[in-house]
Amino acid sequence: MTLEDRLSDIYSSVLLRNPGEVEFHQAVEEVFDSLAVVVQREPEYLDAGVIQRLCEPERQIIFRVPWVDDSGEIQVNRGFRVEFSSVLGPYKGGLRFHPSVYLGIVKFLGFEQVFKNALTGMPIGGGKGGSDFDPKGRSDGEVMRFCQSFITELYRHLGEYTDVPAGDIGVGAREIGYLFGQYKRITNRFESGVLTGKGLGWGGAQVRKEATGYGTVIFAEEMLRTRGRSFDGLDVVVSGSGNVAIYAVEKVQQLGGRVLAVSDSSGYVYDPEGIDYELLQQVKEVERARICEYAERRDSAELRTSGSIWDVPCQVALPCATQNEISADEADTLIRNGCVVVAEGANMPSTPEALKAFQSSDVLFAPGKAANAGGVATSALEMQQNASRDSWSFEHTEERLTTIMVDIHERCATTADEYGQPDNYVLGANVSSFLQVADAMIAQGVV
Ligand code: NDP
Ligand code: 2IT
Repeated sequence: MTLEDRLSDIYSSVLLRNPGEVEFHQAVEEVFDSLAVVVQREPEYLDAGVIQRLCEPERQIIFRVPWVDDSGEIQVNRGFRVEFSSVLGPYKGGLRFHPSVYLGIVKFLGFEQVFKNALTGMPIGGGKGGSDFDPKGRSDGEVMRFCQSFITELYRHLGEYTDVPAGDIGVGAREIGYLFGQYKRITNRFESGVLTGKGLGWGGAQVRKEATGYGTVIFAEEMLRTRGRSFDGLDVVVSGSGNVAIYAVEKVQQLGGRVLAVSDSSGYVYDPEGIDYELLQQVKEVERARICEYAERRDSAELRTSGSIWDVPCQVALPCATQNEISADEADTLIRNGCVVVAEGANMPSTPEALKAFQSSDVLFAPGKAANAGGVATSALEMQQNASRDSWSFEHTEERLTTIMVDIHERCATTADEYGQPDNYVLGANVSSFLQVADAMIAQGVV
């Protein structure tokens, strides 16, 4: 059997063993596309069975989450935690609360997290979790009761040395607070390092809230630098308007760029004068309102509920909403309009067809597992501060984040060069993280 046949056999068995989990298949296929060159050079990775093992989570937990809503009715949701790999450290990765969550989404996110976390250079394994609970329109009391029920089941699988969740879509500081409070109550332990994204007054880290958005922009700035450019004077489009998007907008503006559009699931706002970061934060983070509120309060802004945010011409595109939000057509539009850099703030926002379009154009493209790793890296910095009962200043933490992002960029670019595919950040990210994870697995034996 040729090496390619052996890889494609493993992929076929992933499809068979995980029927219907299309997002998981997509994430695995993207990594496998990069691994062909690795097994050509070093077929012993196939012999050691690391690739099959990496595609099978170490543990998958699925549980009932019953809770009582404000009208006294009993609601039942489904909770998930997929503990993918602990080869580099405790399982680490966020929790997503969104009605679209099912096992296939959690597994794609957990699989990518393993490689992303390796890229950070921090001692963290990979995992992901969440629920099909929809926080939209729910009161604080409902969200609290849901979180309490969720963690009352999940707590037994967590611990600062075991599994350390954080936020993702639908899970921010409010939810982390409720989860932590109930974890502490059940265990009778103030175990700071069991969750990250905590409030600043009780064990949280400076810059964690900003880290994913900031990190994505720092990564994109490094990409621009390879072309002798910077954000200064560039037009930028950022999709989404949640945690990642808001702080990406802030950082772009700090670096002299102008963000022309942001979105949520109801449409996008076009603001030719540049998105007002403070108004965006007030509307979306403080008031939890819809994006149309932003357009209503700002004369220069216009709400668009048809067409695509990617129709807006820009030099830098930062997809920061959700998976598969850029289709092949949208990628073609971006390319035609002169886009130079695409850096994924979200996880897997480009469809496979969009990815191919970017890669066969002059666009520099960075996958989420590299570009958005600043969030989880700063979570690891939070764990570090918790372990030493210390807390660092904003400036010091941001400096650490910047160094980490510059290092990830360098690592991806160097690996892509070494494998004869300069500028291929997808290959650079996949290969460099795979080698680190695979070598650690071999060193630790068949477990
Ligand atoms: P938030 O919940 O804060 O914001 C999500 C944003 O994306 C909202 O504007 C939301 O709009 C939009 N969105 C979500 N799902 C959909 C959908 N199915 N269709 C259209 N729009 C959608 O989440 P985050 O900002 O934390 O996460 C955004 C992305 O970044 C995700 O892919 C996440 O996995 C990734 N990420 C997050 C990290 C973090 O630290 N938080 C770290 C690394 C990556 P609406 O409100 O209308 O639903
Ligand atoms: O996708 C991600 O990297 C996150 N949601 C953040 C995970 C974390 O543990 O901070």
